[in-house]
Amino acid sequence: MRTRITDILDIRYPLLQGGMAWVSTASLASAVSESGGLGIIGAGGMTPEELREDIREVKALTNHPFGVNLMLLSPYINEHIEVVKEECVPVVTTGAGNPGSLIKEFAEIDILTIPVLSSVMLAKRLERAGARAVIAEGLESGGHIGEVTTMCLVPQMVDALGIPVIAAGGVADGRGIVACFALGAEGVQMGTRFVCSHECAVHRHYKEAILKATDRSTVTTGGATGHPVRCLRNRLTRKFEEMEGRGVCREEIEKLGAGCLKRAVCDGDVNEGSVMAGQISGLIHEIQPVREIVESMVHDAVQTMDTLNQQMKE
Ligand code: TUI
Repeated sequence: MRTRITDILDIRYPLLQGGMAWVSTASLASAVSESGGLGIIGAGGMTPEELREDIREVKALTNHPFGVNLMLLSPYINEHIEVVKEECVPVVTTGAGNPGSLIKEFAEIDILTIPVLSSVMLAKRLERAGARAVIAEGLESGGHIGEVTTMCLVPQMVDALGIPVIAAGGVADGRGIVACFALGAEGVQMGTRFVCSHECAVHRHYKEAILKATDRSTVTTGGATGHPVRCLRNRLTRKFEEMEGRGVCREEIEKLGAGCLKRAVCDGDVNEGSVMAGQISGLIHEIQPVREIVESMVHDAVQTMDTLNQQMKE
């Protein structure tokens, strides 16, 4: 499974764990890096001090490369950037915005920036700005999403760019990895699958809600604010839908959203909290140790490839 992504990132498998605000803390990120993928701390939701602590914890738990996801809309974004620089984090992924000049600033101190993007136009601009790889995130993903599916976004990014593309959104097993590779991706990022791991520190109600989900359990809310978010359908999403239906102003809708993710992740309130999760939730039936998730996915991907090869020959 060697690709330009395993070479650039110096990892065994081209598998990244999505940096999820409130969800991917040191225990999950270090477990993924120890298992041969790239574990990523989600800085969104953390204070600068908490981010520094988590980075130090990951460094203590693994010698393998790891990353930090900077949520560009975080009120602490400038402080987070300073922490990442001071701690010499090897890889930074960015979300919910345009990292622009950050790419050069980080490159000067050997920090690799990989933007998470949902449009080809911005990807081309960031390739020109020096990005070494991009993550193409389809609308199947959990959390803040764009408007194009993984199936359509990945090949269009691959054709438009010279740098390697990592696919994200709608992948949770070996078949999904092979599908993304068939589209030209050289790596895959997964979020929801890693939420259902022993090492992920979210409340057990959050994990159980994903295990119970089916193909149609997620909805997007907040479309009226210009920032649609995908999460599991519950009392909160119905409240959002009702408000949006009434044409309630953007500020009121944003007010309802404040603190909701933390309520689900930390307090386990999966009825009134925001259970961000991808459309692939319906495929996840088990909470497993990270190593088992990674090893079985890699094994299944290789087997799927063999089966496909065999079928093509016949
Ligand atoms: O960042 C995400 N997904 C997220 S961040 C997040 S944090 C949070 N959200 C709500 C409440 C509390 C916490 C949850 N989910 N995905 C990465 C991603 N970024 N996908 C698409 C984009 C993106 C969007 C706009 C990238 C660039 C962009 O640029 C706009 C521009 O300036 O052109």
